[in-house]
Amino acid sequence: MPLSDKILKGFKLNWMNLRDSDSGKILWQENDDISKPGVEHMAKIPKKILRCKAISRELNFFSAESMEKFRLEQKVLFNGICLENWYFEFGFVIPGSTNTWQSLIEAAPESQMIPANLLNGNVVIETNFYDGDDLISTSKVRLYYT
Ligand code: 17X
Repeated sequence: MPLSDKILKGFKLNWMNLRDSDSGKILWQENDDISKPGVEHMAKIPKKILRCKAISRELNFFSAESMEKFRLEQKVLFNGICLENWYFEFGFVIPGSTNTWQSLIEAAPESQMIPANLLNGNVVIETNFYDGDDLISTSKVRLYYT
């Protein structure tokens, strides 16, 4: 079995939350593993999240296998058009460890936000999980802004 399949087999996203980083208020949280590949997940998000200057994400994950350079590449796809790219690096993962990874997602200063009613149901966040240059898994989440 290729190593990337072994890493995917031993990887579990336990929970994740998204907070408005100014207020610290949780805007979204989920225990369901939305990193699972092969299915399109869906998430209902309060539309006010689009006005947040910065969002703080906590991602709690288990990995049976070690990883040298665990990282995420994320695309915001609006009707298939990539509006934004996000890169996050965790680094070395201890085999058999459970980790909580906090990241800050800051709005691009010049970004004009498309209104929530246009975005609603038309945005997919594509997350590519990598160890270094090895793609481990790709997950897709379709967003509904409530
Ligand atoms: C999607 C919904 C709920 C939870 C997670 C996700 C996708 N996702 C992950 C899935 C698995 C593992 C890690 C994950 N991290 C994420 N995200 C959430 C979206 C991290 C990247 C986030 C992002 O791309 O934000 C861009 C943008 C922000 C708006 C406010 N200003 C800063 C940028 N954004 C959202 C952020 C959170 C929820 C919905 C968002 N919609 C947008 C957006 C949509 C269209 C155009 C531009 C921005």
